[in-house]
Amino acid sequence: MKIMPRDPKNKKPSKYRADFRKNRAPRTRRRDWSEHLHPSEESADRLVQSERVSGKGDLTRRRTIVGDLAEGDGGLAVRRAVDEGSCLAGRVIGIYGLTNLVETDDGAQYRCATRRLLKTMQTDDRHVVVVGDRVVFRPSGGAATAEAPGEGVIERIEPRHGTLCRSSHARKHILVTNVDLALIVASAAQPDLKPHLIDRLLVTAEKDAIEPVICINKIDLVDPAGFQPLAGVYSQMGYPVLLLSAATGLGVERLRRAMQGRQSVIVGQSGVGKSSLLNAVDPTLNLKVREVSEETEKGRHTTSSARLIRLAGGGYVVDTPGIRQFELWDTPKGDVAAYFRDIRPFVGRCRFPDCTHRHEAGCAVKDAVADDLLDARRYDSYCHFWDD
Ligand SMILES: Nc1nc2c(ncn2[C@@H]2O[C@H](COP(=O)(O)OP(=O)(O)O)[C@@H](O)[C@H]2O)c(=O)[nH]1
Ligand SMILES: [Mg+2]
Ligand SMILES: [Zn+2]
Repeated sequence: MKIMPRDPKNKKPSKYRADFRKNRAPRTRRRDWSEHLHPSEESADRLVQSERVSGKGDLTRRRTIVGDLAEGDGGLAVRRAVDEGSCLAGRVIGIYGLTNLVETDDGAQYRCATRRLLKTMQTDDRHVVVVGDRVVFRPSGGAATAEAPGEGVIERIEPRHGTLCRSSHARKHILVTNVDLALIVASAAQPDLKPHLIDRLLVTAEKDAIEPVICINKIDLVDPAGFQPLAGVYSQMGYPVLLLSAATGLGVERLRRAMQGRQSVIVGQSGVGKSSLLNAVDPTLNLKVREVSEETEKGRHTTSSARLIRLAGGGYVVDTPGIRQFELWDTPKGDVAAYFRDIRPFVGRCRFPDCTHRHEAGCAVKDAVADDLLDARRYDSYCHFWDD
């Protein structure tokens, strides 16, 4: 959708012109809209519906949307004005066919349809609403009870941040959005800690602008002092490191606090104790520990969609099998150095602007390793990205 503010100098413009796909006959659409219409919104909708055929003929139509501009992952977007008095705010915790399960902050659930106007505003109709979306919806019918969810219609989708995608068949598939925190879990032993894997996961988190927390679990199996140097390297870059034991409860309270009020994903190799840690954070979750081989589940990954699980202590954790492929999502190799927080400051100082920092002369990154300004193991991790 192309957005053109009417008056760019006006700091608080309220009306925007937007190009829409023409995807159905106007008369049909008008009838569809009125089905979901609330009487108090009729005037606003008349504005929205004022449309005309543009110079491109039938392909494009212009409508005026009343709203403000808000910044999200995809840049500026129109945040449609809705009558907030008759609406509620919530987040999409699951999508089942055409129904979005929306939960308010106090835990009430509503089965919501998506307003057709929102589908028209979107350029790719596969992702009108995605799991994790913050939405404003209009409840219809009775209120939600503990036994039965209420019903409603989603009126607005808030701008997104922290969106995890997976490309399949050259199309971007959004797994989940509005992820605040990536819990990168490794185990101190059984299986042994793999710093390269932590570095890969950090690159993905940096790329998606999601705050990472490094969680080293099973610390009960080792002498914690042995992990201080590694923890120090990450802390110095500004990454929080938690030494944890799901078995003894060590550090679990700190993890619980880090997750409070956030939407988290938990990633890491199979068997490091991700499910065990979540169970320790919220014992009511009752997640299966030592799951059957995740390899055999791979076939199902493509069909199951994400879900948000509410934590008793506050916050949500994303449950999606696809999230295990977090580390495999492609990043152009030339971009990788910029996602290494410790390497990034040096890259601009190399002799060649397209330096890959591996074998080039006059490479500031290699010099930094030689001068002990950069951790040699981290540099090694960086070079690994070029091998596969
Ligand atoms: N010693 C010890 N074992 C743990 C700890 N956390 C998990 N485990 C064990 O590690 C195995 C894998 O745990 P699980 O939570 O299923 O790992 P996941 O595959 O990452 O979800 C299980 O046998 C757990 O009992 C821990 O803190 N200490
Ligand atoms: Mg598990
Ligand atoms: Zn270089």
